[in-house]
Amino acid sequence: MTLHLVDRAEAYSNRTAIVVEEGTYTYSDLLRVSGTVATRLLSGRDNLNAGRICILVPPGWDYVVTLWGIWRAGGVAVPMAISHPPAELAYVIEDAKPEAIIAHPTLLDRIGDLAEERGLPVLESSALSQEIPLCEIPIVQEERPSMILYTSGTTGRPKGVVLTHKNIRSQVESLTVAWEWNHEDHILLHLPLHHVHGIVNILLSALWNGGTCEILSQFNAVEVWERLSRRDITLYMAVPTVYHRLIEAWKRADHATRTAWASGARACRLTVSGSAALPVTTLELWEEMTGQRLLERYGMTEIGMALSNPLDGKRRPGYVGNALPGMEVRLVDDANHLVAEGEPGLIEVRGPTVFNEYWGHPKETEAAFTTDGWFITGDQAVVEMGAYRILGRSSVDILKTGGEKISALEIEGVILTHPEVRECAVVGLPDLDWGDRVCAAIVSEGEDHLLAEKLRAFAKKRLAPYKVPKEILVVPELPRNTMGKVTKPEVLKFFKPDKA
Ligand code: MLC
Ligand code: AMP
Repeated sequence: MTLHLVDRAEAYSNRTAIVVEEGTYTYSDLLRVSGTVATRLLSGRDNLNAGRICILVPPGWDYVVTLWGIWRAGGVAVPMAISHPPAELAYVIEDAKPEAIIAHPTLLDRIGDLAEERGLPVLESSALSQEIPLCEIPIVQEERPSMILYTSGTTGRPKGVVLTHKNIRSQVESLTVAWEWNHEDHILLHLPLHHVHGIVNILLSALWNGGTCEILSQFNAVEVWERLSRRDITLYMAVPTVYHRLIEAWKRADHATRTAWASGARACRLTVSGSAALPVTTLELWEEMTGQRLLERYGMTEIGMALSNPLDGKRRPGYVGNALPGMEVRLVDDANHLVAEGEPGLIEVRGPTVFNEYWGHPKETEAAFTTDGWFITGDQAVVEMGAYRILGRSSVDILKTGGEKISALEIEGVILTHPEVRECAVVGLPDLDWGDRVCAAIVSEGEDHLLAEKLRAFAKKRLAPYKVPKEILVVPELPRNTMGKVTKPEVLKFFKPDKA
C-alpha cells in the first residue's frame, strides 16, 4: 500500500492544492512534481529505506513537493528552521545524521560550509523538481518514520521527535472529525514549516481533505488582513502572538479599512489559536472585532493535538476543552494517581497520534512514558465544569515565546561560554505579545558597561533569533535559596513586567 495521503490526492486531481505568490498548483501537479523529486532522490535505488534528508526550504511550493518527494521515496524528512543561524543548523545535522540536505537556492550560503565540512551532498530544491520520466515509486509502510521535528527539552539541547506516517495520519484524521475539515476549505498558512502547527494542523490537514492551502512566505499582519478581506478564506489558524499582532494592526487602521478587514475574518467558518496560552483579552478583542470566538486547542510536537474546544458548542475563554477524537487524556499527581475534578494535575496523553521515540535518545524516550504507555507532557492543568484549563509547565526552565518552545538552560549554557560571564539565569517574563519574554540576568567577571549589548551579538551568532534574550541585565549577584540554588521567581523581579 502507498501512503494514504498520496492515494487520496489521486482523487482530488484537478482541484487546487497549493496557492503561492508565483501561481496555483493542483493535486495532479503535486503528484507529478513530488514523483519527480522522489525519482531524482532515488536515482536508481528502490527505496530510501528511512534515510534522513534535511530540508532547508522556505514555506512555498518547493517545500511541499520536497516533503512529499522524500516521503514517496521512502525517506524521513527533517525540516530545519530557515531563521536559524549555522550553529543551530549544525546541531540538527550532527544529531539527525542525514544522507543529504535539500536547500532552497536562497539558503545555499547558510548551509554550504556546514555540508562540505561533513562531506554531505546539498541538493537544490528547484533542480530536484525539474521534470524527468518517473521511476517506479516504492511502497511505503505507514509504520515507517516520516519526519523528525526538533523541540526543546528541559535539559539542554533540542531533541528530535520521530513521527511515523501513521502518527501523522491519526493527527490529521482526528482534526478532520473535530473541526469538520472538507474539500471546500481554503486555509492561509504563514507559520514556520518545521513544527506540527504549520505542517500537520494546516498544510497536511488541507491536503488530506482535498482543500486549498494558500502559503505566504512570512507573516505580515497587514498582508494577512488584506488577504482575509477577500472573504474566500474559510479557516485560519495561528499562535496567540500572531492574533495579538493582528489586533494591534487593526487598531492602527482607519475606519473603512477596519470594516473591510473585519468582514473578511467574519467570513471564515473557524479561527483557531494554539501552541501557547491564549490571553483572554486577546480572545475578547478578536471576538469584538471579527465576531469570531477563537477556538483554543492544546498540543505538543510529541503528541500532535490532544485537547480542543468544540466546533459547535460553548468555547469557554481560558479553557482548552476536551480530548480530541481518538485521544485519551488524564491528570495525575506526583505519585501518578488520578486527581479529582477541580484538582491540579500533570497532563498525560495516550493515543495513535503519540510519537514513539526521541531520535537517538532511548533513555529520554523511556523517561517520557509511564510503564503503561502514557506520555508525560510536563504541562499542568485542571478540569473545571467538565473542561481542561492549562495551568502552565511543571518546569520553570521551559518557556514559550511567540509559540516557540525554548529551554532556559540551553540559553544559559551558551551565554556562560562567554569569558566575561560568571553566572547567568534566563527567565520568561509574562508578556501580552510574546507570551514569555526571554530575559537574562548575568553576573559579570569584569566592569564592561557594554557587556549586555556584546552578549546579544554573541548569542545571536549561536542561537535561533527567538532564543536571544530581549533584555540582558548585569546584576551584582543572583538570588539563591538556602540550598544555594538560583530562585527564578526572584530573578524575574529584576525585570519590568509586560510592556503591552
Ligand atoms: C522572531 N523573534 C522572536 C520570535 N520570532 N522573538 C521571540 N519569540 C519569537 N517567536 C525575534 C526576531 O528574530 C527579531 O529579533 C524580533 O524578535 C522581532 O521579530 P518580529 O519581526 O517581530 O517577529 P516575526 O518575524 O514577525 O515573528 C513572530 C511570529 C513568529 C510570532 C510571527 O515567531 C512565528 O511565526 N511563530 C510561530 C511559531 C510556531 O509555529 N510554533 C508552533 C510550535 S508547534 P531582532 O533581534 O532581529 O529584533 C507547537 C505544538 C502546538 O507548539 O500546540 O501547536
Ligand atoms: P512544542 O514543544 O513546541 O510542541 O510546544 C508544546 C507546548 O506548547 C505544550 O507542552 C504547552 O506547554 C504549550 N501549549 C500548546 N498549546 C497550548 C495552549 N493552548 N495553552 C497553553 N499552552 C499550550
